[in-house]
Amino acid sequence: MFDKILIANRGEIALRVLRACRELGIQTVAVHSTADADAMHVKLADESVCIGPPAAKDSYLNIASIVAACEITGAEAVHPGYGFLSENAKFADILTEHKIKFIGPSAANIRTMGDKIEAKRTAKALGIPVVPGSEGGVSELSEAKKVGKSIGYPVIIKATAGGGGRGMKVANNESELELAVSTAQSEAKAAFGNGEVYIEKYLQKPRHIEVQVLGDGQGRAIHLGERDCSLQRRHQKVWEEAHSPALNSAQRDSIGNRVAKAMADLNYEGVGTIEFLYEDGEFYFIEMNTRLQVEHPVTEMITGLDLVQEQIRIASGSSLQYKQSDITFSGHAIECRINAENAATFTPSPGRVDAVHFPGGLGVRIDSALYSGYRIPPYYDSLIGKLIVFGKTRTECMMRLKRSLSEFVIEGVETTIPLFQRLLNEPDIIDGNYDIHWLEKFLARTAK
Ligand code: MV4
Repeated sequence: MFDKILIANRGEIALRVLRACRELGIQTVAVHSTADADAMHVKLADESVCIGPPAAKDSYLNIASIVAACEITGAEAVHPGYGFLSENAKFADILTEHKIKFIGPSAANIRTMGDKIEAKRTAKALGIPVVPGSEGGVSELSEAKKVGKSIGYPVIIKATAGGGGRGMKVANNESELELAVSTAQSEAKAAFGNGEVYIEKYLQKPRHIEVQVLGDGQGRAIHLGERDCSLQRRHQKVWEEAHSPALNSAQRDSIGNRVAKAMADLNYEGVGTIEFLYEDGEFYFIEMNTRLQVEHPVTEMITGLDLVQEQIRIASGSSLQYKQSDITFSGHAIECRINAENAATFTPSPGRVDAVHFPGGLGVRIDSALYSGYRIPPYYDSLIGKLIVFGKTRTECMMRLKRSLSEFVIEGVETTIPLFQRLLNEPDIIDGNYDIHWLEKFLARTAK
């Protein structure tokens, strides 16, 4: 096992990793920008190193500074958290060159999944169902028309280098294709420096369901069930739950086992998430995330596993300590992402947190780096906490969520807590009856 790990992140996820390290008896090194000198992750770590000015590109994304911080402190491994350098294959390569362990999959696996066409080709070859579409990149309109004829309209044009919804265009018929393809190409070129696009059948009312996997890089892999992340606004998840209200256990086992087998065949190391669109009883692979995800706690709540500790054990060379049959699911968990934003306009609300009171009690977990008197800097993501609630049933979970939200106090900044209170009164939410467009439609319908 490692003696010392450097945590290349900030906020609640830096605390999450720190807690896992401490329980494993591993020393921690925090890194921080000058804007984060007073941040909670710095206070809680055994050591800390300032790695640069506020802008993330000069600090949390500064590979040279982070490698130097490892060398200075003698950290043997780096946990990247999510975001920042967590899916940067070059960072993984550079750490390897410096004999520092990147806690995550191989640089090769990160690269494959970062290229959306390669990812889809790999998934398909491994027996994972994918969305019908072009075989690879499409550069000519004539080619796009052929694909459109064969799969039927509507189609969606996506950037090969994209992900997270940027640079996507829908064409409802052949006459809309030319503009959709050329706009997608130029937006992709501008955003990613790579104008390549591909085409898929556009699914009109799917759910976003993702499968959590854990592999040991030695040919063993298991799945930890699915999360339903359909409630999103502008491609930002707002509410996630495990299990999905839409699946039964036979469907879960079927897709989970297929994915686990594929990850074993890939020799996948660490945690990963396979994202699907789910419509009319069918799963369609869209992307794979090769990192720990924000919403991993809902999976932890229903499996009892500590996913970060599993990441660390596997990175240190241990083989998987569970067979699929050791994994049992119990109850239901929901996560609400609490952002420092106005709950109606989503305008960021950085500033001083005058007072904090977190809910507690049975089945309530808060992952947050807030404290009273803390100044939320304006430079980073607005996520300031996650409320994760467990119940024996989805109904119990929802009641507990409502109770927890009623106790929650954050003074001095605006938060998205009122949005969740509104959602809990909606029949569709109570019934688990929502798709990827539900939240945007709700916000439009209820806007003043
Ligand atoms: C799609 C789709 C419909 N059909 N692909 C958006 C983000 C990226 N991860 C994939 N996305 C979508 N891909 C096909 N073939 C609809 C979306 C999509 C979406 C997906 C998940 C969650 C929220 C979404 C909101 C709008 C569009």
